[in-house]
Amino acid sequence: MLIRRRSDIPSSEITPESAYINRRKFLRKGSLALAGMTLGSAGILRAVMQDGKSWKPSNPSRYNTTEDLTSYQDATTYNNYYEYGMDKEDPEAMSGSFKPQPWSVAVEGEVKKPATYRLEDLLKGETLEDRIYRLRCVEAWSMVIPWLGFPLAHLIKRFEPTSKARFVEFTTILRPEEMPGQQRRYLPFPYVEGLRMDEAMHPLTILATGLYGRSLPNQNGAPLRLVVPWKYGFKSIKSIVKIRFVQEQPTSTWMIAAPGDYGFYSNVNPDVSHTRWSQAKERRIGDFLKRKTLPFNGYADEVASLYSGMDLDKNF
Ligand SMILES: Nc1nc2c(c(=O)[nH]1)N[C@H]1C(S)=C(S)[C@@H](COP(=O)(O)O)O[C@H]1N2
Ligand SMILES: [Mo]
Repeated sequence: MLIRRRSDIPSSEITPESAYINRRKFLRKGSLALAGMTLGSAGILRAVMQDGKSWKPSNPSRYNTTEDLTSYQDATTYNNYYEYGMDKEDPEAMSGSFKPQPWSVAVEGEVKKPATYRLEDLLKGETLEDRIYRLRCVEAWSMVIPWLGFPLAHLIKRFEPTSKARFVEFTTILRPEEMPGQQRRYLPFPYVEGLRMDEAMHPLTILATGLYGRSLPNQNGAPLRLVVPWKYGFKSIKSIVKIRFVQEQPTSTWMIAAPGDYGFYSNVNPDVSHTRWSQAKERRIGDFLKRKTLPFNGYADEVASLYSGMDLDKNF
């Protein structure tokens, strides 16, 4: 079944997504200077932060895993956010001048209540009590993060999509003055992602506004990002400014950047290899040995039925 996609090359810990792009060590000095500037506030924040391993939910949702949490430190310093750069430490180092407030989200397309909504209004009535504890990324690593968030379905119901709405498209903010990675064309920005309507309505699809009981740090997608735990990490788009309801399947940024590797669905699937490495195993941050990756990242009981009858090798 894997004729087109080779699995003979071992997975690696390098930044595979960036291998597609003519990689330059950019702004090395500038990035260090900026890191120095922001270290003060980040350090203070970290000092008051509860230890990730001991953080406990006050109101657990049925999706919570009992697995050990990734430390707050790791979850907020080992990130992917190309708007700030391509290295894992760039998002924390380079996002200090980003202003996540005030914030509004434009709702467009096949919907009865299109408008530009202020973030405060979108959050009204949300108790931020649904916490989902697992996020997995495509780059051979995984984390377990206690998100603060709520089901995207809550908002979709309020917006009242028309019967023509079959997909939802999300767009990240374009603000090159505050996002140094956008000044370099690492990806065709703004970053775009999409979900089929039934995926978007699933209770495991959440909009996150925080982690570990705190507001989202800029590097994790402040002030509002998607978390779709049964899909590879890149589907979980950060710093969302637009939600558009459409009839046709949206084209996501990674489908443009590397169409052979990053499909629209991107469900976690240990049997489907990336063109250059296997996706059968992952390293949980903090662990030494790798573990087997589970179909749908362990959420098959919840979501596999969304794809019954679909060839998931073709629809990767
Ligand atoms: N706008 C935007 N969203 C993004 C990305 C990005 O580069 N830009 N990277 C994605 C990828 S590849 C991953 S693995 C996750 C990482 O989320 P985390 O840094 O909070 O763990 O964010 C996703 N969302
Ligand atoms: Mo990723």
